[in-house]
Amino acid sequence: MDDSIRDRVEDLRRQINYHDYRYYVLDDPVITDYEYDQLMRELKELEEKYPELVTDDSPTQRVGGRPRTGFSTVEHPVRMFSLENSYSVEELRSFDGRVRRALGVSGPVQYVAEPKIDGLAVSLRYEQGRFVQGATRGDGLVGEDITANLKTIRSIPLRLASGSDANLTVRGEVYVPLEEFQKLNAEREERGEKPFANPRNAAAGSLRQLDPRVTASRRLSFFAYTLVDAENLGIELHSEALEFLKDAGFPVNQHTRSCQGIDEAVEYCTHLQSIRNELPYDIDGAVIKVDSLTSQSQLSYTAKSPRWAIAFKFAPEQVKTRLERIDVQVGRTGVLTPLAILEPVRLAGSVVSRASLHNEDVIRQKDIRIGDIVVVRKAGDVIPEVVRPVVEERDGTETEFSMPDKCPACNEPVFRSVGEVAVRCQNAKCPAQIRERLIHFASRDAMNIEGLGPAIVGQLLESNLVESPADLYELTISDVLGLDRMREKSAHNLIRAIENSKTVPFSRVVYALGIRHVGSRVAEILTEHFADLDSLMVADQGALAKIDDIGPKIAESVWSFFQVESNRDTVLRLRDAGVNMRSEPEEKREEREGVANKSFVFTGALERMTRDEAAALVRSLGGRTTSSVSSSTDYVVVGKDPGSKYQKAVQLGVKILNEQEFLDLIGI
Ligand code: 3BA
Repeated sequence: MDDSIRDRVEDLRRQINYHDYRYYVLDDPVITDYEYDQLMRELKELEEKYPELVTDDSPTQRVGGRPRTGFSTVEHPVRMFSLENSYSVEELRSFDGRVRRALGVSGPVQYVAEPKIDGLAVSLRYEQGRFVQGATRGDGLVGEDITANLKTIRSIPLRLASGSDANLTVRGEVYVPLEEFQKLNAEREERGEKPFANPRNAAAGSLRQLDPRVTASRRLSFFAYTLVDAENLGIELHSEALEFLKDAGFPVNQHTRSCQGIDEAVEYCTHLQSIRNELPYDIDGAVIKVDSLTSQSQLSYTAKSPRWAIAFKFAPEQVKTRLERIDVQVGRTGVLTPLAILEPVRLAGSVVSRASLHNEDVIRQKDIRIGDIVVVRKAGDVIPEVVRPVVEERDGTETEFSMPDKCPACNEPVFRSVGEVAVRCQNAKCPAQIRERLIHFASRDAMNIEGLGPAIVGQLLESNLVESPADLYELTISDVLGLDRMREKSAHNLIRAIENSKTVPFSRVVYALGIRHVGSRVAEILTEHFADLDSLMVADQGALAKIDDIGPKIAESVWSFFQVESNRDTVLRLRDAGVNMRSEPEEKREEREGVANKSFVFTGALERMTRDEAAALVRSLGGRTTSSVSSSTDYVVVGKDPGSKYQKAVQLGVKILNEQEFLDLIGI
């Protein structure tokens, strides 16, 4: 092969890397997207023609690779510590006191203050200037190899800038920009999946994808903040290390500041909080670090974290906005829920324009009126909450809310039972209920019909193609092709997804029916006791209430569900359509070795899933989960910052698993 081809390939890579840097790191591209695509196309063509020229770090390798079976583990040669948290200025000052005492200085200490990005910490290894391996933090000593996923992140250089052939370990935060976070959540909701609670979870979820193409489809980004063993490069200050990283082509957060003494650091935190809402990514605080690397090593580490750094965490965010009106939504069981429609404001990483008001009594107790300025906060969940009205800002035009006496969806009268807060529409044919029931039926934890989200359900209803969930199984490709913007491929996928849903476990089918008080867990209990639809359908209240964990309320609800003829009709049609109406035989459940009939307790934050998800996994494999540790507990799964359950487990000698060991046990 001609050397000029080799040179051209190298030249193209250099150019593309440079333009990636301009675009993704500096946010200042110097060529058009079209010109960029031309470079990429030429490189791809040459690599296809001369496969021997393909290298791992070629820009063409950012996307791709096959799905893999799991992640292998990577040992961190230098431990990744955690950050100590502080929540007040006093705590920052006592940190400074400790630092000065330990260093024996009386004057101000030189600090570096950085935004604390709400993302996921990763470690990147470069050998001879090339990105060779990337890992999650894991437990700080051992992480997971997510190199392929990290290669899809455009702001992570595949080669160090200016032809450096250094061996480096660089650490920093992978994050999801807010715009992407909102897009991602909108898509998830449309698919009936649970939205990510925050950008951090979105980053974690995106990085733990086994298929790097999925990661590539999420526009993740990166900020570098640690150069491991910087001393060995003759660097003396953390601020110098950040400059070095910038020069090497890494994005370093532009709001990073040097602070002379703790007063300036405190000022920085206040300032950062004030610009928090203008940033295109979510931050949850600031990190204050001693600048001098010599001082850092003098201060050293506690068991968990460096004594030379501290995180200042912002208080959970609350904002004020106007309550424009109160809409009333009808849920799948007919309950009317008032929903606050707010003037859109930014809050904890997203734009909020709606908030739940729970019910009429809550509105009355809090004295919330239409037109009020209200305080809104995020209560851990995705759905924000109205905390209180700002009474001082009333001008007398605010009006009180009262529940309508007719259903806003079907105009039938609504009822409030004595002793109950909920107001309910009892019209089984209410279009809002029909719609919500279908959305629930198709949702991920129920029948898991991908592609059947609220928008498609809405269209199916409008075209009179479905009413009962059973109608879904009679849909044909040509029915579906008649919908708005439905292409051939999506139509086929949807019909296939509906077909595939016939084999979900019986417990999910029971959950999907949307019987009041029957969530996933209750559905599991029911299907453990009633092996098939017939026996569940004829179970009387007494038989139901005898089951452990099934109270009279649930028993009544299940029984009365099957008394309604249209419900019986739907269920029988589902069965005739081939939907699974039988529990797994017990032997098979027991075969799921390791987990079946074992009891689990979770403590601390898990990285790869929430504790609820982990608990659901355990139960789906026939295991049990409890909230407290006792001598009959089989396993305690310990995540980050575990609580007292961890000590209890040690005391009682209960087997302790870290997250990876847990995943291994359940075969993930
Ligand atoms: N700086 C997170 N740890 C950070 C190096 C130390 C550190 C962080 C940081 C320990 C951020 C803990 C995980 C870890 C690298 C260990 C930051 C941020 N500095 N700016 C002091 O923006 N989230 N996290 N990462 N080593």
